[in-house]
Amino acid sequence: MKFSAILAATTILAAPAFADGHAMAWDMPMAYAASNFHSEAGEVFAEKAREYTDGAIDITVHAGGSLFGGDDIKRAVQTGQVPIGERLMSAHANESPVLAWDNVPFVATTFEDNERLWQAAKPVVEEELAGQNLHVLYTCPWPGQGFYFNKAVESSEDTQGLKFRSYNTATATFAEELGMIPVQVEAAELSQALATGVAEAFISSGATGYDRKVWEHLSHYYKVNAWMPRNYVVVNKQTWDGLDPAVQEGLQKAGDEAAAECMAKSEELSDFYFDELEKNGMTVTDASGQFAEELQSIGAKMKEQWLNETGEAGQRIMDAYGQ
Ligand code: PCA
Repeated sequence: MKFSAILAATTILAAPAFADGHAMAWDMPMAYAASNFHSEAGEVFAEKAREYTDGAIDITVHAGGSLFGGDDIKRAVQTGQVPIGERLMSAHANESPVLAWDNVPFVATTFEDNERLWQAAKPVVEEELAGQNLHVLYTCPWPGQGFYFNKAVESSEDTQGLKFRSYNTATATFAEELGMIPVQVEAAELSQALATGVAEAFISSGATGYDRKVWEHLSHYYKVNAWMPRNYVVVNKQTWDGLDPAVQEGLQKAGDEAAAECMAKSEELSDFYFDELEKNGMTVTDASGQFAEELQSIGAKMKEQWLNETGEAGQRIMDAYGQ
């Protein structure tokens, strides 16, 4: 307590004078576990932001949905309740289908392709979010998405009627196509949803299964690698536009560096998570046979649906990506 108070005081003293002579203290809500690499990158970003803005912006990270629940973070930033926050943006694809660019099945399933797809989507996404009063500072992908079950699954015959935890419309659609019943639950509430039987299956990376110790409830993970959704760190656009250009530059530099570290970590940890799931008793395999074929054909259908929903904007992204 005392030590951090001294640290904070030092940071403020080291800061040059700003409008009112003080550093700006920013609370930054994040949705996922404090120990998760996204949240750790958020801390790295906050530290770099202090450094590169000469102490002008002093960010406090609130991980695990502790300040705002995941689903409330975007609105909190849009409305200026907080100046900055992190969110899985595809969770809002129901309002803006273009935000599901990173949930189109089997289109970009390596970190390299995901980055290329992001570069293709970036102008469209930035424009969409600017229209919602949000400035995109940086983004970072989760590892590939696969299915968690409490039994072996060989085809959609085995998935009929299962209660499925979804995190956005794409995951809900996938579940419905497999005859499951989706219910949207934040990662922070996932363990509880599994423990109480609200959900008995879900799609996610190895990371979230590990963070939430889902081996306590589930037995099988099928890697599938359907897509790699991204978390975004966004700033309230009015707040952003009001910043000194040198401060904007410092924040952007901090964001770019944190994003690179975050993405490298995501890739580096992908297999670690699978190993941990296995060590804790889960069967971790690729989907095969009929199940794999069904997933591919559902994926193709979802891609077509997304292109229909997004029209010219979606096509522009896929054209720029070369698909
Ligand atoms: N974990 C997050 C989103 C994607 C992922 O890998 C979740 O399950 O909520």
